Amino acid sequence: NYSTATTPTQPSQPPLILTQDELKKIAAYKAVDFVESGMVLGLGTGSTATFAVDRIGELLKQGKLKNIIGIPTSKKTQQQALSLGIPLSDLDSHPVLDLAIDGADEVDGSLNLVKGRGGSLLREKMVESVCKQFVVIVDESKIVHHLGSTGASIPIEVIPFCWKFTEMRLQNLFKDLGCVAKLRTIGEGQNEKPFVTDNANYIVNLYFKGDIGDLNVASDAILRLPGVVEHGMFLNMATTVIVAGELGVTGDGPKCVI
Ligand code: ABF
Repeated sequence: NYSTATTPTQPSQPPLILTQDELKKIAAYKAVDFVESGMVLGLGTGSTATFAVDRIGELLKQGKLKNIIGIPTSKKTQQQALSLGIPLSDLDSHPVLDLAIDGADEVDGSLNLVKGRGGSLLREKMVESVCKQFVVIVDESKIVHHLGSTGASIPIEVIPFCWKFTEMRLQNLFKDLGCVAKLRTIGEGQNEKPFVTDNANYIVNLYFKGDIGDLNVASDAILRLPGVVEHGMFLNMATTVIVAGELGVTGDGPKCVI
């Protein structure tokens, strides 16, 4: 399933190394190949998804795509899509989407994802849970054996009311695993303040020391806590993952094998 994403190595020439941005763009453009005229499309958020949204705008302008309706997953993507002239709507008017394209922070071998380090997990999950196809675009740095095992965060969107209490309860849920829960903030020193999502909520990051165990058990436990709005584990949602890496791009199958 490898395509010609990397430059073939000539015996006398060193291989061309692609930058991470170039890899993201390759994955994004490949995902846009899945888009057909007339589709209702979930438009993702983040530096990889940005390339896909730009490409959709470009194809619309060129007349190569027609009658697309975009459902943005964040205010930022909404602005980007508007600036590109992509017609937009929402889930109230379009409760089922043909396709969504979005990035991810981590992808495991079963195509489970961690998302939300960009802060848009709630709208992303609302949109991407009602897509017939959910195409995830990543460079190879996002591939992991187990979600959360790299020490990077699993983001949880919580309501601001008594967020410390919710933070403590989240940490306690996983205390046997040595989990640390920490409010996401922006700014430093006196200017430090909570990061606020598009939905006027806060984010608590969970840091695990290793494997977090059964993902569905962890998901259920988190969602049972009052004060939690949603978490950044996207389990069993991706239908295709396009991975751009040194060996090329995978993702031609309905569920690509990473
Ligand atoms: C969104 O963008 C998020 O869910 C995820 O946190 C992030 C990935 O960003 P990037 O493509 O910039 O690495 O899809």
